Amino acid sequence: MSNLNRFDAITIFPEYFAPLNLSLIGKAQSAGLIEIGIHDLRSQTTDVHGSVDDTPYGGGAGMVMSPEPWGKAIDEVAELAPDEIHELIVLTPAGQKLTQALAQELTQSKHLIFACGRYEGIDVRVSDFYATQKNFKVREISIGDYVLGGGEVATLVIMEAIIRLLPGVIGNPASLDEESHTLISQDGALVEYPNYTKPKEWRGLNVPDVLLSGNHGEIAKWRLEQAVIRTKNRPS
Ligand code: JCZ
Repeated sequence: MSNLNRFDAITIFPEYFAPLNLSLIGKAQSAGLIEIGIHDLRSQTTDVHGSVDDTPYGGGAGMVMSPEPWGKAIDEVAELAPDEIHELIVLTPAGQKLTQALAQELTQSKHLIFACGRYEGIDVRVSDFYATQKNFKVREISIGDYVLGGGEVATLVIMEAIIRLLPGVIGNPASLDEESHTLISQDGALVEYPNYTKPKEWRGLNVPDVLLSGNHGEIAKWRLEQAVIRTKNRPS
């Protein structure tokens, strides 16, 4: 339990998270490298209809998620890692933008709790309350400047960006290493160079000769040039 990374998501649509059992993340769970829990917010409701939302104070369009079921769900999920600092991640287009650096930073957290809102979002007192708790850190995160229907897909994106960075999750750590000197247009860094595999010629398109040359110095130089060109030509 001590050196295990735990991820919990709270949602009214647990089925959104089925893909976490596939591929890299599925294997990381089977291998016991991480533990993921998906929790239905409606299990915390008390009325027969399982209400999780209400009209906004001050008026306006849409509905706001009520704080009561969120408080119960978060308290319960925090008990799954009782001795850790809980990093409560609230997904919102108004949050801090996800970058590779932020994903890297979040790998340091032993317990991440993702609050996946719907409708117009969650009553802000949920964030405000947990921000006052000494065993919690609250972060509002956005995955980009566009509006999703809820926090579920954003949570999948963030989980994947973090989990692939954890020790032992990727078989060949060299593929992570390489990203640190190419990848990701940020802080003046470069996007990736173009990749080729067999066959040498496909639909009239040839693999560049330098990649077939066996000259590793020339190959590294060409790839760097290509990364620079791609970075410069990248649409903003
Ligand atoms: C809840 N609508 C949570 C996050 N980057 C980004 N775009 N949209 C979201 C988001 C939208 C939401 C909710 C209701 C996150």
